[in-house]
Amino acid sequence: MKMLLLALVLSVAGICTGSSAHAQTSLIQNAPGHRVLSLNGSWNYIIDPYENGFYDYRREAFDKSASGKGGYYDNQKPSNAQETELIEYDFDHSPALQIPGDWNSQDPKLLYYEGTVWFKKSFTLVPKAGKRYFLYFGAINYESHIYLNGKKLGMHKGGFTPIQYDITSQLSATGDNFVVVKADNTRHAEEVPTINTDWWNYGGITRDVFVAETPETFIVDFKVQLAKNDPTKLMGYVQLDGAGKASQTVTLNIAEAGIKQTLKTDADGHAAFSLPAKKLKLWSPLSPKLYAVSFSNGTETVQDRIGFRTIQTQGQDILLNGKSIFMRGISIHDENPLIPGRARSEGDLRMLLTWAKELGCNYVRLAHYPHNETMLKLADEMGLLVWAEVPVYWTIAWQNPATYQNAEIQLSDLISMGKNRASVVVWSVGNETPLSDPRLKFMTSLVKKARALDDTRLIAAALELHRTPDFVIHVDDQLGEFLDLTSFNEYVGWYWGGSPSEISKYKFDIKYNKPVVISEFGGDALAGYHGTAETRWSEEYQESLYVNQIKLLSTIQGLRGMTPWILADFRATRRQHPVYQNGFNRKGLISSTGVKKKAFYVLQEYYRQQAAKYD
Ligand code: GCB
Repeated sequence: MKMLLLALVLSVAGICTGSSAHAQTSLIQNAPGHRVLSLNGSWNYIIDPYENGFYDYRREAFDKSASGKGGYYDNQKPSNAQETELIEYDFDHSPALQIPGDWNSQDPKLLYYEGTVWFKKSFTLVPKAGKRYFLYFGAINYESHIYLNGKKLGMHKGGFTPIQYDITSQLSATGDNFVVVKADNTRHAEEVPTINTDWWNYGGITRDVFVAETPETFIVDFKVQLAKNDPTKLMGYVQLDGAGKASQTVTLNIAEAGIKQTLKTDADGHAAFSLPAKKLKLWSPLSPKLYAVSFSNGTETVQDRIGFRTIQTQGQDILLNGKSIFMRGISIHDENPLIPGRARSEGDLRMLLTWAKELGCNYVRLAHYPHNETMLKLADEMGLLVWAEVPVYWTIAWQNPATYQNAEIQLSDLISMGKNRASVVVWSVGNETPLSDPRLKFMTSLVKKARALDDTRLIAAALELHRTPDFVIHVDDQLGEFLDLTSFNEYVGWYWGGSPSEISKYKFDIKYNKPVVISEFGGDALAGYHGTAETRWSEEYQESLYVNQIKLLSTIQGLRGMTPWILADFRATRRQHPVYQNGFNRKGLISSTGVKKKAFYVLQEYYRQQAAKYD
């Protein structure tokens, strides 16, 4: 009730918190399962660097004016045949982009663009009595203002998490509707991520858009997973939303495992459960068993395919279903290098994970921000463990409470999206964040939040390290005390420490008695460029770097995994060498044309040996 009141106050005041998803119903679990109408496809767009469609000439926002009118979201048309009105935009005569899809890779004018672009899509949907409708966006980068039929639904910040609005009362009775989105990918110091990153700032509506249809009272959320470290107990909850949510009967059914349980919701529409689960076949990369799980409340049945496993650490071991594992990983950006641009389809995502499997991986690091929900489902299906991360990267505004709030919301949304995925075993709260007291406070608060939301998975971050002139690499970042894994990015042989042959001079001094899972190492190579093992940018240099890094890392007693940087070359604005980089970070083991470099085979062979030892 308190939440509802707060939401009401915020929306009446026209204020939005970091993620508007939290100003309304919680995110719909497995939302695509409710899809009734896809809004993917062609959307008209208007490039608006001066934000002409948002502010009047005195820089007052149209949507804050008394009438709320005047912005491009009105989608205004001439009201008479003579066209007497002055209207300085026209969506229907503007060009179109394919959604999902970033704008940078679709219009050459927009490759480097950072600013506002407006999108419009018309659709037909006649609302049915007794149903509710939710407009759902998989992701919009970065700040979005969303309008339906000329009325504002809300504002959302964060480029990688879902956005949803209950639009039941805003749909037109005739079925003719239009949605307008103002997407703005301008970078700001106090946002998450901040101004400086090493990936392309792709803008726009980058993931699926659809309308979900539900009954008036519906199953908004659920969780079904094994209890912490206990393969004999299933735990979770179901959450209803809507006027009739109290004292309802909901049935959980996992037919294949012989589990059928009747649950009764409390006054808030919530029902938690804890059940014996002795006969479950456990999920693992070698045997990625998924069960059909359903919840029914009489008016609807929601389904998902869910795997069950335990994950824990014990000294320097990582135990999956009680058995020690080695995490043979690779880091991945949410980018299809062949476009090159943000991955757009399930096919794009499947290609990336198929490459990882070919490399011999049982694990992927989905860097540096939440990836598509479909990616997590594919990892479940294909048998890949996942490290999932939030874009708390490099120099965040540690002392700004709004920045922290924003980071925490993105973390919560990520955990909400991934909590039923057996593949996800690590929540990472950030990457290479420079040491300071405010940073430690910020990061440990995120760790605490992650544990409060999900105590069944491991919590990690890519830690800081430092070196001394005696060739010792020290890992004693205080944040490490609060984490389950010791993970760090280590670039000897590329950014420091000389050439690959000098890597062997180094030793590690690691403070924590925890499993070590190296979050990054690597070096650039331009595919097809050859030289000696000392020739920068050559495949031979990268190959030698991998050979020597693997030797060095193998000296770490607690080494239990790694995710070298990175599966494929990716666009990065910081990478400006006109011959070797050309706007790409070339640390990929696979080039931007899909060619495997020599180092690919070095890692593949190492992973073959590790699999023989551990699997
Ligand atoms: C890092 C960052 C990663 C960069 C990489 C590099 O430590 O975590 O985002 O792309 O180094 O290539 O420098």
